[in-house]
Amino acid sequence: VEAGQDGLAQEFVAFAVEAGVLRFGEFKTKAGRLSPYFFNAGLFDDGAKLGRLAQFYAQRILASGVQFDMLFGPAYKGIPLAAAVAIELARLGRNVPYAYNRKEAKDHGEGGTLVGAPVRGKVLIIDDVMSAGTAARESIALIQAAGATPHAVAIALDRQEKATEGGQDVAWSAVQYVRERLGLQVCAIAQLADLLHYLQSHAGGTLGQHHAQVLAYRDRYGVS
Ligand code: OMP
Repeated sequence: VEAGQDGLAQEFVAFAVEAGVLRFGEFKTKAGRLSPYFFNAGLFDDGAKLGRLAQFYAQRILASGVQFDMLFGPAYKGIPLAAAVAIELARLGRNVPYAYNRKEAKDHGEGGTLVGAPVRGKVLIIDDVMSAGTAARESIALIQAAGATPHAVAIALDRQEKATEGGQDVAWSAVQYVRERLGLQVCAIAQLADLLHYLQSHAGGTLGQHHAQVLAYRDRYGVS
């Protein structure tokens, strides 16, 4: 499902700005790009914000019609996200198992790198942001190694920017790659286009001042 200029996406961008999760200024991304905005999902840092975030994910997931048997949260940021979304889906009548990975394998106790429900069936990965990189590919490999099917990814924000391969920019985005090459369904609560729309609708105000820089960033690194 594409997050167009829809109400849910606009509501979500407003929520992220108010929560201080979506900020404007100068930030360096994982791919080394100087970005005029940054979305830090770790700043949904109290129960009310996390609960509200989970409602946005759950609404987007259910509206997309994506099939899934369970949720997977990649360490670290995906873990509370998957847990919160699992709680919200259960509250809405769709109780599914969830699992996550640890970054370091344990040699005692429960062992292994996967924690939670057995990883099987169609797995929906819950992650925060996709920009240029390969974070999703790591989760996909873990799920495949467990003998399950990575079926879809739900993210809060699709930055809609060029992926990198071997340090070089390519023509497609990470989301496009996951969709078209890896064949997974991707649902994003919001995408860069929604952020631009939001900033434009606040022209004249303090927020509107960031529109030009975000637009310039999209011209440089964005995909169509
Ligand atoms: P990729 O792995 O390149 O797709 O980037 C996704 C990761 O970048 C996220 O999981 C974050 O660690 C980080 N990130 C953000 O959280 N928010 C942003 O706005 C931008 C990034 C980023 O560094 O690109």
